[in-house]
Amino acid sequence: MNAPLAPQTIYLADYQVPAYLVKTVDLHFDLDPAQTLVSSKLEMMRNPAGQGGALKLDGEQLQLHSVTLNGQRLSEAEYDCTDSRLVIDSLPDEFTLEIVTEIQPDQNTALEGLYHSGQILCTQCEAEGFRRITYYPDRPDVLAVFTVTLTADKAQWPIMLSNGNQVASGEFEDGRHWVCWHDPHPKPAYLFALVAGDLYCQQDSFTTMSGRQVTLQIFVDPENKAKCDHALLSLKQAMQWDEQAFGREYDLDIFMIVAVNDFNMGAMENKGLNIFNAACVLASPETATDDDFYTIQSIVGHEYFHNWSGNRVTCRDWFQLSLKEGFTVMRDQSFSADLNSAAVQRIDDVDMLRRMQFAEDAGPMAHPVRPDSYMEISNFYTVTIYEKGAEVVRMLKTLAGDAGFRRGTDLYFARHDGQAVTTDDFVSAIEEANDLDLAQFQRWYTQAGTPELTVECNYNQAEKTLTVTLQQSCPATPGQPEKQPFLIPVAVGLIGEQGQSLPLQLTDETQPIDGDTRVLLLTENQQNFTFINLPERPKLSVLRGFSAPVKLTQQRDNAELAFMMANDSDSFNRWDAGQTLFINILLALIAEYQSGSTLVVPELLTDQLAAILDNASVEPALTARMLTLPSENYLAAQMAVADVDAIHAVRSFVKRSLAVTLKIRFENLYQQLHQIKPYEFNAADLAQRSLKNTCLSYLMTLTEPVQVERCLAQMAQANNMTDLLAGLRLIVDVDGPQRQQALESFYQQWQHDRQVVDKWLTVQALSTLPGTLTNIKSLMQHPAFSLKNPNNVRALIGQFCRNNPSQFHARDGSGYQFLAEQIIALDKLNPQVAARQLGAFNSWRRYNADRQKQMQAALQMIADKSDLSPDVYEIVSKYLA
Ligand code: 0A1
Ligand code: ZN
Repeated sequence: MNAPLAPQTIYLADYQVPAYLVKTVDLHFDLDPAQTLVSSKLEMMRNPAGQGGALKLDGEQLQLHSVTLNGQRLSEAEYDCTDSRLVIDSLPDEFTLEIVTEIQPDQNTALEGLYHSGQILCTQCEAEGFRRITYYPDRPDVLAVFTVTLTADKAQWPIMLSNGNQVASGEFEDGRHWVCWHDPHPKPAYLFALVAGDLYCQQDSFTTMSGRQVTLQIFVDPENKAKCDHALLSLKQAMQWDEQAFGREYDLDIFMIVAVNDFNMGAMENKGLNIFNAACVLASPETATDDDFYTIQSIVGHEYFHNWSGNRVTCRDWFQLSLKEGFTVMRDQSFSADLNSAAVQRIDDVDMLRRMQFAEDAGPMAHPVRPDSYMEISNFYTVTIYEKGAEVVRMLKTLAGDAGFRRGTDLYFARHDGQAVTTDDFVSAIEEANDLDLAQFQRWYTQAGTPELTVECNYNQAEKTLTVTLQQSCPATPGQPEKQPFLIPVAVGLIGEQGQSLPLQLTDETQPIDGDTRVLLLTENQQNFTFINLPERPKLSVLRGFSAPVKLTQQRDNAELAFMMANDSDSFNRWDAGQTLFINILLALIAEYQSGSTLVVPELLTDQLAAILDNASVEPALTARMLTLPSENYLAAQMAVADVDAIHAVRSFVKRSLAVTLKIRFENLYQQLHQIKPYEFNAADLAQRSLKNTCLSYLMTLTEPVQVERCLAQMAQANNMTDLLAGLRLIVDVDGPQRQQALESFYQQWQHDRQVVDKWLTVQALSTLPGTLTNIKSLMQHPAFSLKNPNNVRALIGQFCRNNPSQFHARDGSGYQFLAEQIIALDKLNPQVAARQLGAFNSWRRYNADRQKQMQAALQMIADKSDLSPDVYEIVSKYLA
């Protein structure tokens, strides 16, 4: 690694208020993909609260044409312009600064700042992209009122959009036209956006709670005009939900969404003009799966909710990123829970947190929800900031209660509207609105690592008491060897021998509390809680609803787990008991496999699954989750040394054995659920398809021709992408002529549709048949693939490296070598996407010595490149440290 080029580390402790403030920005864009001229007029003032000094404006990859101060053009001697800054000294307290720069959108493959995607010109400014458009104090605590004038050739760029309301427009004689947009809400530069293109617009409207009419518009490439309905409906649902759940009303006359094909992330909450990755907004039953529909609803909600949690109240600095992201994820999760199944939503959220965030928290990039330092902020759009951040806000809600939490968020929005604030400000608002002391709770923001919670129960028959001992600890993480105890809300319930809920009365209480669940507050390393008046020995249901993001250790044998799986009144814990049972059995079989013993699936597991299948109709969506085995990656994370091959072999063996024994039940249930009817996105139909396709996935492990026929028939009859893709995924894992045929006909049918082609790439990336990597390499030469398109990269390379462990971790190290080569190539084009792909190496120290050596060599190969981006440099150096 080339040490002198190491990017600087930025520390929270060094935060200083801005020296200058921007009152208004007047931007003029003369749009052209090859060279766009940007004129910026800033009304600025010295910050009375600042420390004085020179004006330092951020700027990257800009060609500076001129700088004019109060109408006087400055000579080059009067400012200092470097690769990343424009510095001007000796300024008056108030002044007008005009800057003209030139940029080249079509050379921009990093997709930060202004870039060209297909036939669209668009921007991405979070976190630090605005500095690639013009020189500016590009930091979230500088809020200004923006007026934006866009000029371009009218035939090529008939639609030109920016934030706020359109206030004027006109045409020139040479075929060019102009449009002026004004956003009355002061905002940081990261929320700036512009879009230009020849776009189809689908329009609707929403009447807010105070009776204002808001125009809603979705802009897409004309070929996608049939794919807007779901996003538009989701937007209206989100607007209404935010009024009801948080009292938040929309604040402009228009809300626009634009879909683009090239986008580094999912979507972006620019004020009044959200820009979306096309994959996260476009849907039709024929081209999008149930999961896509579901995700789109939640992302449309997420971006909309940012209008208050992020835009009206924004972040003081990027260390506070979770202020807006953790809170907004918590809001989008609640939205999805309210609109769909709350139980399934919780299971899916926790499942993802455990698979992804626990791994991050246990690895070399572990960082607190509010980090203390970073090299490249783009690397901190992580599952810790987003998903763990959401869990932290959820715990605040548990501590304050539903009504108290709402009081707290009302106070937060009222107090900080129009400000750039910190996570401390958020916690203070919840604290003050509820008279709580959350000083210890703050450790959730400052300490990294997943706390470990151990539970022990002692029942005293004579006294009729149950003493619950809770213990916590937290492993060391990089830079944090010692941890202080957290305040952990532990939701518990007690269950009697007949499966009934038992009263919850602690020592010194005169009567049990109402309800079957109560929250214990663990604040020390170890605490006892004694429940009284328990004539029979209860079973403890602990961490109900996953009340805190911790790893739970509880000694429970398989019989107890089976009992809880059947009887716990908390649906999350029913599912979780089932997952623990699966894990216990799988890990035991893996040990047997490693020692060469014959494998036998315990009858208890088969009986449990039989019972679940017999009761499938009660809650079909939950049943599908209960039947799903933990992923290979998650199993790997439960082992001291992850044994990829044993995990793959044993997991496949268990699934197949269950399918053999329960074949009749799976077949009957499949037949019962397999109905051809028009596609609808509703909870009942979603559940039905999900359970049906789970049954099919078991049946397909039998490798019987009749099952292959069933799968092919489902594909042939499918009137929706959910059923078609479920079939294709399964067929692609069965060697035979039908495999290639299915892939070819799928491509023939859908080659014109980018979202579907990405699915076609993914099913091939996830195939566990030998030869997958070779096929991936040839797909990279296919016209359907471009390394410049992040969705293609994620669909093919990302899916292979992250979700196909048995192939990625091939013994010869070919998967690692492949990934290293791709990261090196990608880093030249798009550092953010390159850095994200490194995540596949996150847990490299948890594999056996051979694989560690190979992964280390692959990482070293990347590190040895002398011209790495700060993005890749930061992660690769932290992985190797
Ligand atoms: N704020 C967006 C996520 C986002 C972050 C960075 C981006 O570019 C580097 C783009 C989008 C969200 O939470 O949805
Ligand atoms: Zn967000």
